[in-house]
This record gives sequence, structure tokens and C-alpha cells, in this order.
Amino acid sequence: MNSIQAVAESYRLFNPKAYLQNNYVPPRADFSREDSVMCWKLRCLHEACAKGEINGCTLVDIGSGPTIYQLLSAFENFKDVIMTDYLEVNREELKKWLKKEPGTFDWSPYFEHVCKLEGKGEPWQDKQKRFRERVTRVIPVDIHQSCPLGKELVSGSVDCLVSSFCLEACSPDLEAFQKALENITGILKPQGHLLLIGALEESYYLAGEARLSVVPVTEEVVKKALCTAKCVIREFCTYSMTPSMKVGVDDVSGIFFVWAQKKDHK
Ligand code: U87
Repeated sequence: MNSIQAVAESYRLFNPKAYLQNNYVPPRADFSREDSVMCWKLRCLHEACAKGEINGCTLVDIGSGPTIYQLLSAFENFKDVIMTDYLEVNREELKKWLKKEPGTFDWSPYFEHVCKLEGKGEPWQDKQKRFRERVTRVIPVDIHQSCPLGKELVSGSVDCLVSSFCLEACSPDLEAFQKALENITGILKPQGHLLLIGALEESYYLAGEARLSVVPVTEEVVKKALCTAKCVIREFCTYSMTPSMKVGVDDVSGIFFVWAQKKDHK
């Protein structure tokens, strides 16, 4: 078994419900605390999307997992939103939520928070309704394939990519991380946008019975990888995990947020 297969194997025990409990409730998602990691992520995404440059026809989220927060600002600027994950359990969790089936995660505090950031006084229910209408597909993805989304979404067809905590969490080493970044940015149009969020210097995280290995990356590694993948960095921000954000579900030391743009020429 090669190391990419070994990562795939380790994901077989991934539990979406446990994962959501570990990362998407307080203290990590405490909307009453501006310094919580979730407030920071949502603010970075909001500010980049509010500039008015990130828009177009198709937006694809790579490695969505069972979560939607990463799209709450960007989705408004695109006609068609596609969510993706490697695991069927995660795709099923997303589809259930989109279809308003009972027993799914409550994302309403996230919608409320993003509505507040936008400051238009819009009821969060309206945004949630729009989001459910805008996501047209939830499809499989494998960042280790040269066409991560298969033949349907080919090279140079997508206006914007979002990806949160996927590349480093699914790559056995830096070489695979680099290649995965090139694979996903390959589907972007020239000048297409990339909104990338990831863990800094993390080596593992837990999701129920699953213990997933993570390839530790630094700010410099990420910047160099983007440059090699022919992406121009428009913004790069980092967040240091405060003691209260350390909850025993991983050993992450910080988080990065990047807004980058694919170069014109190959
Ligand atoms: C999220 N995007 O929560 N190809 O943001 C493509 C694959 C492959 C493959 C597995 C990582 C969790 C990070 C979502 C889900 C991201 N998942 C799929 C976690 C780790 C730091 C930290 C985390 C979360 C796999 C929040 C916070 C912090 C998962 C997804 C990775 N520790 N995708 N070959 N293999 N996947 O099914 O859904 O990647 Cl605050 Cl700090």
C-alpha cells in the first residue's frame, strides 16, 4: 500500500458527527468571542469577498467535509456552487442538510454571524434559503488525481475555488501536498481565485474513532507551494491558536488564510 492509499484507509473511520462536535461548537465556534478561531475564519472570508473582485459563474469547494461555513460569504457572488468530498458519509451529511432532513447540524449561528458581518440587516433565514438553492451538486473529489473532479469539471473551467483544511489533512508528505495544490488549481480559469484555509504545523487530528495524520506545513512552505503552482498571493493572514482554542482534538498551532489568483499563462 502506498502512502496516499494509507491516508485514504485512515479516513474510513472518519465520523462526521464527531468531527462537527470537535470543531464546530464552542469554544472553537463561539460567536460571542471575536477572538475565537471561527470568528477569525469567517471575517477573513467576508473581507476578501466584500472587495468585489471575487465573482463569476462557478464556485467549487474542495474537500467540503460535512461543513458549509467556508462558503457563506463567497457563494453570494456565483451562479452555481458545487460542494465536494472524498467520503460518501460527508456527501450524504451535506445532502441531508441541503434537503432540510431532521437530525442534521444547526448552521444557523453561522448564517446569523455572516449576516452581521455584512451589516445589511438581512434575516439569516433568507441567506440560508439562498444557500440551499445555490448549491447545485455535491460530488466526489480526490485531490491526488490530476483531474480531482473527473471529466465533468476539466482544466480551466472554474472561476473560484474554496478549500478549508483539506490539502494538508489528506497528504502524506510535502510532495503530495504540492502536487495536490497543483491538481486543484489546474481546474481554475486563468485569473481564477483561490480561497485557501489550512492548519499550520499540525501532525494529527481526531474525528471519532479515526486518527488522521496531517503533513505539518509552515507559512513559508505554503507561500512557496502557491508560487510553484503559479498562483499569485493577494492576501496571506495567520491566526495563532490561543490556549482556549486547544481542545485536545488535534495539535494544530495556527491557521492560515490565503486569497490567491491563478496566473494568466501556463
Ligand atoms: C472543514 N472542509 O471542516 N481528496 O473545513 C479530497 C479528501 C481526500 C482526498 C480525505 C479536514 C479537517 C481539518 C472541511 C473538512 C476538512 N477536513 C476529505 C481539521 C483538522 C485542524 C482543524 C480542522 C477543522 C475528508 C477545523 C479547525 C481546525 C475531510 C476533508 C478534510 N485539524 N478530500 N483524497 N481524503 N478528504 O473526507 O472531509 O478532506 Cl478550526 Cl484548527
